[in-house]
Amino acid sequence: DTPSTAPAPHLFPKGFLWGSATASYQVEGAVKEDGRGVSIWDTFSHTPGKTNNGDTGDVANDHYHRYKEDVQLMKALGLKTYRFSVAWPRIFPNGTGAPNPKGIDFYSRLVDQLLANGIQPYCTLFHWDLPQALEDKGGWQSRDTSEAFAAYAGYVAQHLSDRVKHFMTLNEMKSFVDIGYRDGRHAPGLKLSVAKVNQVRHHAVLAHGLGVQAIRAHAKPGVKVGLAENAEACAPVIETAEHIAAARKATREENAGYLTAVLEGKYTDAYLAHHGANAPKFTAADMKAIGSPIDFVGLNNYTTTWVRADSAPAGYAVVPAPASYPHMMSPWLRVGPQGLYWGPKLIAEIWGVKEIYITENGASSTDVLTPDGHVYDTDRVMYLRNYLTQLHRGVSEGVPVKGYFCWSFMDNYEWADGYAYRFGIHYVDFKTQKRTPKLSAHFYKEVIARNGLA
Ligand code: PNW
Repeated sequence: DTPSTAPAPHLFPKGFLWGSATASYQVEGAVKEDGRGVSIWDTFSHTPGKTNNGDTGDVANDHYHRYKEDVQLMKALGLKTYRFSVAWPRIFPNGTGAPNPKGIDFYSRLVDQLLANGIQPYCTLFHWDLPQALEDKGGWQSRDTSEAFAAYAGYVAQHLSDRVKHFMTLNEMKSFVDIGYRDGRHAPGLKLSVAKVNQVRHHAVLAHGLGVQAIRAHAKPGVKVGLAENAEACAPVIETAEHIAAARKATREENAGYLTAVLEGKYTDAYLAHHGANAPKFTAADMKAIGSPIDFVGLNNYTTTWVRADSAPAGYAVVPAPASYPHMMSPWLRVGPQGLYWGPKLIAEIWGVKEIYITENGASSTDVLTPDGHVYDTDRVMYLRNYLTQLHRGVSEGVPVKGYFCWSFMDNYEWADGYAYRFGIHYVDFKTQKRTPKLSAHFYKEVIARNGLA
């Protein structure tokens, strides 16, 4: 028996949901099959010069044909849950209009396969593959896209909610709005003015809100609805009262255009004042929809926003990273495990959120397959162990995180970075489609089996 003086093992609460995640365009391939329409990522990735090495998701992991084998790999890992996304252009090839029955059929079969293997499906409705037909009519610059999203979300909920009990509306509004419509580095590759980007952002949060309402209207009772946002995880530079207070303020203001708007049903005064004449145009009814009650908050977390107390009116300042700050293979992926403690903790405290999932957390690594078939991704294992230690710290203090999804279940199409940036805990040889568990998969399997890090 363990002596009572021994440190408590890093166990998680019974029933903690250990999962892993992917997204449709990043893994499915089969882009022309069974009536799938064109998405903005097909267009963007086929435009010369837009992606690393010209890589596209045409084949990706061929998951569309290999989902049964992939579910067996999930089972071998001991996954309790799997987060996937539905490709809107498979369901409504033109974004609106007549549904394509073969589209929903694929996800229905995937869900059956997961459930038959004891894995709970968590379904994201929009992970960036917008139907090109909608982009041609203005995409997220048009309010019609928010309405079209709601109709699509309601349709999917109606057809899957007999078996899927958790739906997320949009994945990382912040990423697809800022990178796709402001920076132009992701589809649709636009560099819009501040005012136009703010309107796109408003249409994204509005789509979320209308989507929540549509899912509730069409789903079976008892279904839970949330979102998966990469909220800034603001952490105090030092854990003192003044810096912690600053991190709390920063959590609200740094997320004002997205999570704060969703959880408060309003834009903060500081957000509106900051944007002045460029602020989004909206109605009271919009804000009511945006603030529709949700059942859980999903947080995609990779990095930490370090915050200090400051005498400026905002009361805080974001501290820029020194040039020497460590990062994983992706330069933006600066290592900051404390985000997994402070992010959910402050969000739960500020808004009284009762159910949080870490819907993504993971790392890119230069992963090399040895001749005898191993990938010793010790850097990813170190990363995951450190982040999970901070997550455990919060959960053991009562922060209501109910589950964790490692990004990603397998190497996949890393958007504009193509196939060179690997985030998987399974290595994928993209010539043969062979999947190999990395050291990190063996590590994660142990975590799941023990329900913790001990
Ligand atoms: C997320 N950033 O993207 C996405 O949800 C995934 O599809 C993606 O593969 C994964 O994280 C890894 O990149 C992000 O610049 C893209 O902070 C950019 C950032 C964060 C997340």
